[in-house]
Amino acid sequence: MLEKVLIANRGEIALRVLRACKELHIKTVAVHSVADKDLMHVRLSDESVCIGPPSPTESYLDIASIISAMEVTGSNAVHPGYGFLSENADFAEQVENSGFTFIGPQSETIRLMGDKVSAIEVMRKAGVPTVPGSNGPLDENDDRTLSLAAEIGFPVIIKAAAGGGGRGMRVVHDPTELLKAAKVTSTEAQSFFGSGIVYLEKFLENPRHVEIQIIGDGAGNAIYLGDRDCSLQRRHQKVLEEAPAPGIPDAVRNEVAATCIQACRNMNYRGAGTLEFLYQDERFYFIEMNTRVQVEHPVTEMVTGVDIVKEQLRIASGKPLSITQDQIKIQGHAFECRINAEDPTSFLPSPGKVKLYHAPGGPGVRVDSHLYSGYSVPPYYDSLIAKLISYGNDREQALTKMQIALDELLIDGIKSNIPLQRDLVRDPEFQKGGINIHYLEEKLNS
Ligand code: MV4
Repeated sequence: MLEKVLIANRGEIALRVLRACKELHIKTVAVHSVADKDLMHVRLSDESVCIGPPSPTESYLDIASIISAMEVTGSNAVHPGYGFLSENADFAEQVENSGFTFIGPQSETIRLMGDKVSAIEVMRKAGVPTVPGSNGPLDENDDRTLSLAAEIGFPVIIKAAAGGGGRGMRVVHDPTELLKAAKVTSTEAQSFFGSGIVYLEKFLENPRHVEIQIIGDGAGNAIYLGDRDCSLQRRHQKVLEEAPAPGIPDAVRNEVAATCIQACRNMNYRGAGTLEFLYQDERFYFIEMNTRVQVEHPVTEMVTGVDIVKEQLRIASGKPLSITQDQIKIQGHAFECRINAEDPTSFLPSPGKVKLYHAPGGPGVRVDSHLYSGYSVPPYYDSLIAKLISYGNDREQALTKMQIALDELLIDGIKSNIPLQRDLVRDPEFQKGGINIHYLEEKLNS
């Protein structure tokens, strides 16, 4: 097993990784910015190193500082968490070239999946269903672009190959707007991402966001840990997730899962990964792949009993997966409410000192949070301060437990979205299951 892991992240995920390392008797190194010296995981780690000023670009995104910290502390491996450097292929490559282990896929895999055009091509060739589209970059041939869109049918969407997560896209409803939209998206993409490559897809109007969790051992074996529904989102920020995605016929789910496993085997995928799909009219359409552990991984852990972060550490240690596909059974239902330090009406970040923190509990309640009474939420980073997770034998039971847990949760001193979450878990449409990606924004606007 790895001996010493450096945790290149902060907040709840740094604490989550630290706990997994401790369970596996791996020593831990926390790196933190000046603003983060009081983080819970910094206190609990074996060693800590301050890597720079509060600004993320000068600390958690500074590749040289993090690799130096690995050298100084004699770390063997780095866990990048999510966000920051987690999907930066250059970072993974430099870590490996320095003789350390990157806890995640090979840098070439990260690069391949970071380019949405190549990601879609890899998946399509493995039999994963994709959105009808250009199946490659748009080129200078405007007539070809126009006839392609006409064939697919409007509306279509232009996306940047280097984009993802909602950045660099444009919906086109009319052929007269197509070429201009493609050019503007390309110019923007060139300045945002350094690549002007764009592609085209049929625009799906009312899809759900359903994603499939996989883990690969890097030697051609991969397992499938079921799916999650992440449709409840605002401005591409997920708010409340659940597993499994409700109302999906088993035949449809199993068929797409088999293609995902095949794709991961084909590329010798190593580590945890998520294939993102749009789901509409009982069909799955692959849109992109995330090559990291995700914020919402706990709901999958609850319904599978698999500790995804521990599996990541095992695989990075060169060990095989601890479970085989036939040992995995999706049991029960789980929800996750993301608790953010933000104004409940304006959604603006609301940093400051937490005067009082009280976490809920009881059977089937899990809280992933770095909060404690007296902790000050700094203004420089993501506003996620806690993830409240509930598990029940069925969806209704898990939802009831979440209602109770949200009523027990106390965070005093700063504003949070707890009122919104309390409202959502009592929303009749949400309770029915299967709302689409537009539901929350429509609800908030009405
Ligand atoms: C789409 C789409 C409809 N049709 N692609 C937004 C984020 C990025 N991951 C992909 N996104 C979308 N791609 C086609 N062909 C609608 C969205 C989309 C969306 C997707 C998932 C979750 C929330 C969303 C909110 C708005 C748009």
